[in-house]
Amino acid sequence: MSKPGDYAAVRADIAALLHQPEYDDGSAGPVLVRLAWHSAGTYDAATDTGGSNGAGMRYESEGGDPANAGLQHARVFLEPVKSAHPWITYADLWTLAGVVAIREMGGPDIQWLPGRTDFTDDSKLPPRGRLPDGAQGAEHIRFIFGRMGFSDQEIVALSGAHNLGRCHSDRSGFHGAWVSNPTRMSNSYFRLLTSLDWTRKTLPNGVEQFVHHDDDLDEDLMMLPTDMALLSDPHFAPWVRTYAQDKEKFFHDFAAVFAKLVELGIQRDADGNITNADNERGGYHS
Ligand code: ZEM
Repeated sequence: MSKPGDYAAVRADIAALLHQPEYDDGSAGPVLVRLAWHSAGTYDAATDTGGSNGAGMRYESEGGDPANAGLQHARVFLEPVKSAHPWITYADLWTLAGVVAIREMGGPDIQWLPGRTDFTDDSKLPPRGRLPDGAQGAEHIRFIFGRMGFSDQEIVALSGAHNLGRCHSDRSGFHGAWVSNPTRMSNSYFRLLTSLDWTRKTLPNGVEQFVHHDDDLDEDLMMLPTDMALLSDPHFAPWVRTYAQDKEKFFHDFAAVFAKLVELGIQRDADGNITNADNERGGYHS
């Protein structure tokens, strides 16, 4: 067991578990990034509820949400890290794992601060239905991310995470990866979105997505309807083009917005200590 507060030891153990030859494209990284994002993406600024504090996915009402299908794999990957460092909260571990995975997959350094607590019961969990639905369009995306407090530019930058990982028919119903090297962070997602031809395809399960076929690739590349909406919306599209042309700017903006994502709903004092988390009561509000 490491010394409480030894986050470097936790980071090293997360980095060491990313290589998973039997799983997906050989890395636990993408699903860990999605775990961090879904833990935080329930935030509602108007009521100051949801967000990464609490680690609500340990409870059925959030963990069993169909929007979170598959994220149990991420939580299972992290269980040995929690056992080796029992002092870290799940809420900190899940967000830190996303940050470490992004860096290890070649992405930017993202500022991360500890201090989240784990709820001790399910009374403070956000309702289901706060996460985005890939079958929808620009208006939906703006509504969902606007609720968290993100601008159009931040929404596009965050969406660049789809450079990582893949869709699974048995989780979301969508199928395939956005890029051909989905365990390496880059701006390929934006470059492919703007440069390839994408055709609508209805999968055997009735789900509609967009695909690009290339004889040289093992499988078709894919885009969700929400990904395509970034390209057709007049306020999102310029940022898609900017990030397609400028990887450094994408990395810079992505690092800032991902750091903001995992801080949603968390208030800190000047020393970085969280002032609105209370483990005993398992709530936010003081
Ligand atoms: Zn995703 N995402 N996402 N996303 N996402 C999937 C997979 C991944 C949307 C969405 O519907 C889906 C953000 C935004 C949005 C990742 C990160 C981030 C999948 C496939 C779907 C359907 C799930 C499956 O079948 O396993 C929608 C509609 C979004 C907004 C409009 C943001 C923001 C992210 C992080 C910053 C990642 C890394 C994956 C890949 C997961 C994996 O298991 O490989």
